Amino acid sequence: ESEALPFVASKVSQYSCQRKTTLNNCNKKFTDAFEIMAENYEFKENEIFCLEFLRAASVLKFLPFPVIRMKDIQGLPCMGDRVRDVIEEIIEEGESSRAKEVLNDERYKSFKQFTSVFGVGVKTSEKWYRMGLRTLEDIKADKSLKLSKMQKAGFLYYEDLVSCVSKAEADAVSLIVRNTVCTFLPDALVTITGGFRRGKKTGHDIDFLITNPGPREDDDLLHKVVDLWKKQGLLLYCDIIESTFLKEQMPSRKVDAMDSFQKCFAILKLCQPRVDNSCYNTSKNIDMAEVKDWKAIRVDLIIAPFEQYAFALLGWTGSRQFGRDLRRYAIHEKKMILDNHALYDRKKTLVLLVRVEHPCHEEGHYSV
Ligand code: DGT
Ligand code: MG
Repeated sequence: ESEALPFVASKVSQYSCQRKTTLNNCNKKFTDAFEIMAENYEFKENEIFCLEFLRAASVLKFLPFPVIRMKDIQGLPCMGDRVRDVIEEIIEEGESSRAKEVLNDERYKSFKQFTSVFGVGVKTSEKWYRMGLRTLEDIKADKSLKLSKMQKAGFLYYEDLVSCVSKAEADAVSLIVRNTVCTFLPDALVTITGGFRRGKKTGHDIDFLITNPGPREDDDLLHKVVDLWKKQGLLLYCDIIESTFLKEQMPSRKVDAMDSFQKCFAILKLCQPRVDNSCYNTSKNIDMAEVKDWKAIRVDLIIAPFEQYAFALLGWTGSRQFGRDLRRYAIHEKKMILDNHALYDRKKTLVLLVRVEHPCHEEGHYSV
C-alpha cells in the first residue's frame, strides 16, 4: 500500500477514466441533486447541460471526503457556475431548491414515469406528453395508442422490471445463461458486464458479453439460445439485433454511439423458490397456485468476435460516464479513436489489437 498523498484539487483529471473512484460516495446529497438536474436536461434533450451535471457528479463521487464548504471544490474540474450554484445552496440550506422544483415539475414527473417503462425513451415520452397524457394510467387507458412489442412487454412486466435486480438474482441468471450458451458452445466465455462487473449490488438489468476463443464461429448461437429458452418457457420477450459490423470499419468518433455487435434485449422468467409461510398463514382462501413464483428480469446478451472481446468488455463494463470519458481521452489526449470494437491510432493509421492472454480467468488479463 502506498502512503496517502495530500489531496491536490488541481491535479484531479477532468476525465473519469483517469480517476480512481470507489462505490463509496461521500457526496451523495450533491450527486443525487446533480443527477436529478441531469435527467431533467436529458428529458429536454439539452445534452450539454445534462453532461455538465453528470461530469460534476462523477467528480464528486471520486472525492475522498464530503464537501462542506465552497473551498473544498476549489480547483476541481467540471465545476461550472450552474453546478456551483447547486453546491452552494446545498451547503447553506441542506437541499437544492432547483432539484426540488424539478421533482415537482409536471413534465419531469410524466417523463420519469413514461421512461420507467421498458421500450419508452425520451422521444416517445415527448409524443405522449404533447398528446396531453400525463401518467401511466393515462397511457393504459388510451386504447388508440399504438404500442411497440417492446413497450407492451414493458407494461406487462412493469412491476418486476422497475424493482431492482439483486446480485443474487444476477448470479442465478448468470448460471442459466452460462449453461445454455455452453450447451451449444462449450468453450464460450460468458462474462457479466455492466454495473454488476463494477461491483454494484443492484442493477436495472443484467448485461452479458459472450465470445468464443476457439476457431469455431457460430453466427446462430444467439438464436439457438433464445429458441431453447422459448421451449423451456423461460423467455418472456426478446429482440435480436443483427450485427452491422463491417470488416475494415473505422472506430466511431461518436462518444455515445451504440456499437454494431449482434445483441439481444430480452426479458427472462426467473423462477424463485416459493416462500412457505403456510404455518403462519391460516387463511384458506389463498390458492397457492395463484401465488406468482417468478420474476421478470431484463437481460442483455452481446456477442463479440474474440479479437474485439477486450474492447467490448471495456465498453460494456461502463459506467456510461467512464466510457464517454475514455473515448474523449483517447481522442483529445492520445490522438486515437476508441469504440467498442477497436482502438485506432490516427498517427500510425492502424487499428491496434488487444491480446487476451488468459481467457479462462473471469477477469482476464489484457495487454495492448
Ligand atoms: P444498470 O444496468 O442501470 O444498473 O447500470 P449499467 O451500468 O449496467 O448500465 P446499462 O445496463 O445501461 O449498460 C451497461 C454498459 O453498457 C453501460 O455502462 C455503457 C454501455 N452501454 C449501454 N448502452 C449503451 C449505448 O447506447 N451506447 C454506449 N456507448 N454504451 C452503452
Ligand atoms: Mg446493466
